[in-house]
Amino acid sequence: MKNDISHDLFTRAQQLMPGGVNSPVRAFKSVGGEPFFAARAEGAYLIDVDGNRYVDYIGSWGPMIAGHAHPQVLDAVAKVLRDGLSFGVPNALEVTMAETITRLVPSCEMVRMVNSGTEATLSAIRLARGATGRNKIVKFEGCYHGHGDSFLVKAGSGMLTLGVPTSPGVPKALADLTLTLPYNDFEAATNLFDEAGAEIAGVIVEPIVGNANCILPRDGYLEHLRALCTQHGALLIFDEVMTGFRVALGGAQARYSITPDLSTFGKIIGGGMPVCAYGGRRDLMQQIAPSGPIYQAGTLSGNPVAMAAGLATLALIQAPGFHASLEKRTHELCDGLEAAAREAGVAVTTTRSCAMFGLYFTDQRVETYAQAVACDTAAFNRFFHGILRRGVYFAPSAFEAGFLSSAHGDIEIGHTLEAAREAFRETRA
Ligand code: HOZ
Repeated sequence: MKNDISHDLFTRAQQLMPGGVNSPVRAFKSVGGEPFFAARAEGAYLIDVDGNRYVDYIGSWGPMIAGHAHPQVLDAVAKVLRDGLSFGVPNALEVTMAETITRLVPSCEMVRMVNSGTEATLSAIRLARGATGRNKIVKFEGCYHGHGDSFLVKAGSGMLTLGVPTSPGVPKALADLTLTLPYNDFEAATNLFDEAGAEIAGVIVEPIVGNANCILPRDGYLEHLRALCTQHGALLIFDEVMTGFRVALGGAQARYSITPDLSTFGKIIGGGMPVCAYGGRRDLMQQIAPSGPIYQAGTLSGNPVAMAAGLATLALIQAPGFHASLEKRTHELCDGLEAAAREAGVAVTTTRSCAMFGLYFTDQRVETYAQAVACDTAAFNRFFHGILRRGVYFAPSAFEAGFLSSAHGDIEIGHTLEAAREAFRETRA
């Protein structure tokens, strides 16, 4: 596998950008080696600047549920492009987007578009604080809600990958307002609310934790959080930036039949453009400026190009059977990976929810953050490089979820499992 051009680019990039990348999770810091540079992408594939082709299980970290460079998404963008990139005044596509999100996710009676997941989650907790008049926020170990100060406490994703789950630069006074809980621990949540319930503005949670690999909620756990919030007058915030429109058309809240007070979305609703949103109960959202006093704004929010890409993607995923067929594929992939690992004598378990999955190097069923971090990351790293050499790209970290798209067909799954058999054998050796 040639990597001359990627290597040259990375050498230059490291002189100019921290770690040579514009987001830490792209660097191969924990797995070792150097990242490849993308030239283009199509369907289920990434093609790098040296001409190598990879079956891609990241999908730009989530947006590409319909595959890369889907013709309908590209056409929708091309159609609006010539009319201008951003207006700074309202446009019709924003209204269609708000209608689409509120129709697909009934807990969102009103919605506000923003440009990144970080903006969405920061805005949601500001609203929770403003609406309740309380200051404390509860988050979960290993959950990642973007890089806002309040969230960089025991965080997942790149923070966990780099081994710095609490970031320097976050003022202690602010970090003290973030209370953390172990995900899936019923008693810990009850105890915290017993002690501090009257001070808690909101609980923010990834209903399926996609930033400590992929941890599913135990039966009744999300209901338990809903009940505690209701009982103590705190708001329940589902961060569905990853799970929204992916684990079901209506997201994790539809899959588990929970009604959060507020939700955050991203990735799929932008189809690859920088688009996110937060939304929820009308009485809460009406407290956002200019209808209410809680301030939040954005120059490029709702721009027509981003809305067009997102709306085209949302149209594709509403095709009958779209999620059912993705779910079937994910089972084929995960069952196949477990079988291949077993054959090679490597301990691996998977978790899955529709088009999202986790791969853990352990023989245990992983349901907690503590179990996730106890997995064999050295074995993961060997497997990562083994399968990458065979043209399959998993996230370069043992703590990131994998994503499938509708472009992952028999050929791609077949190739992945063939490559996995060989890579698992090498992993053990
Ligand atoms: N939530 C994504 C990783 N788990 C974000 C991607 C990034 O940080 O670049």
